[in-house]
Amino acid sequence: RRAVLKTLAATPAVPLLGMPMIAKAAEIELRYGNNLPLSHPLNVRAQEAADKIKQQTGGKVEIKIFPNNQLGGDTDMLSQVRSGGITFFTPSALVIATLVPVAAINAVGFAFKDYDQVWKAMDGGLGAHVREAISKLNLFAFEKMWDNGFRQMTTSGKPIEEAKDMAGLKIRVPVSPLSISMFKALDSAPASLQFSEVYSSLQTKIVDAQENPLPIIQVAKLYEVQKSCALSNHIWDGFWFIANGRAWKGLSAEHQKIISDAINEAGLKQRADIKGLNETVQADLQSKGLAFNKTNPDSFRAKLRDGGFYKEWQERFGPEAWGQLEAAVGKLA
Ligand code: TK8
Repeated sequence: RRAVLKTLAATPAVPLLGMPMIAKAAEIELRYGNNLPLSHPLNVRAQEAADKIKQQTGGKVEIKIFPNNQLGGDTDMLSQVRSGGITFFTPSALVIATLVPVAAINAVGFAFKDYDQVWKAMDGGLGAHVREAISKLNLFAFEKMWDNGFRQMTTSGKPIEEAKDMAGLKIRVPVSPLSISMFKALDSAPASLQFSEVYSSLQTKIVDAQENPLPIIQVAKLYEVQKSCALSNHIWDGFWFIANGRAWKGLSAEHQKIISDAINEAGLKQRADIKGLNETVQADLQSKGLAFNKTNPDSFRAKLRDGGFYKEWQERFGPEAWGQLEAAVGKLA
C-alpha cells in the first residue's frame, strides 16, 4: 500500500484519459482592444506589461489583448470600454475627443515642435487636466500617455509642399471634430473615416490623401496606396490608455498598483520605441517607393491663424486648457 502511494505521489499530474490539461483560468480576466497589428510597439509593450501583471499577481490577473480591430473599429471599442464590454482601450486622443472634447487639445495643428514640448505638457498640467476630464465620464486614464507619433501627410497625387497645395484635397482624417475643422481651415476637403477603413478608402480613391505617423503608415501598409509623404509634423498624437471606470474601481488597491506601475512603465518604453523608429521607418518606406518631401510649417500655421482656427479652438477648449498648452509651446492664437 505504501509502495502504491509512493508511486502515485511520484506520478506527475497527467491528463486523465487523454484530456487536455486546462490551464488554470485567471481569477480576473481583463480584455484590452486596440486597432494595431501585434508588430506595432503598442502591442509589443502592452503584452510585456500583461506578462508582468500576471506574474506579479501570482497568475490572478490576466489581460487578454485583442489587437487589429478584432473587436470592431475605434467607435465600437470606445462604446465597449464605456459599457464594460472591454476593460481597456487605447484610443488616439483625437478619437476619445468625440466623448471628451478637450482631449483633442494635443492635436491643435503645428502646436508641438518637438517631444520636449509634448511631454512637458502631457506629463504636466495639460495631461492632468485632460485625465480629469476623462474621469468625469467614469473612465480611468493611466497617467502616462503612449506615443502615436507626429503625424505626416501622404497623398496619391501631387506632393504637398505648402499650404496652397491643400486646396480641394480629398483627405481622410480620424473621426474627430478638430481634424475636420483643421483641414477645412487649410482649404482641403476632409472626410472622417475610422482607421480600419483608411487603406480601402485610399485604394478605391474615395480619398486621395491621409495623415498619420510614419510607424502607422508602415504597419497599415499605406505606402501601397500612396505615392508621397510630406514631413509636415502637423499634429503630435498620443494614445490615452483608458479603463472602464467601474471595472477599475472593482479591482483591489494592490492589483490597481501592480497594473498602473506596469502599464505606465510600458508606456515610457513604448515612447522610446516610437521616437527611435522614425529614422528607420522613413528609410524602409522610401525603399517601398514612398517619396518624401519637407514642408514649411509657417505657411500652414499662417493659414490656420488667419482663418481663425486657433482662435476658435482657444474658445472651445477654454482658458485653463489653452493656457496649459501655450505654457508648453508658446503663443499660438
Ligand atoms: C493608430 C490609429 C491612428 C489614428 C487614426 O492606432 O485613426 O488615424 O490616429 O493613428 O488610431
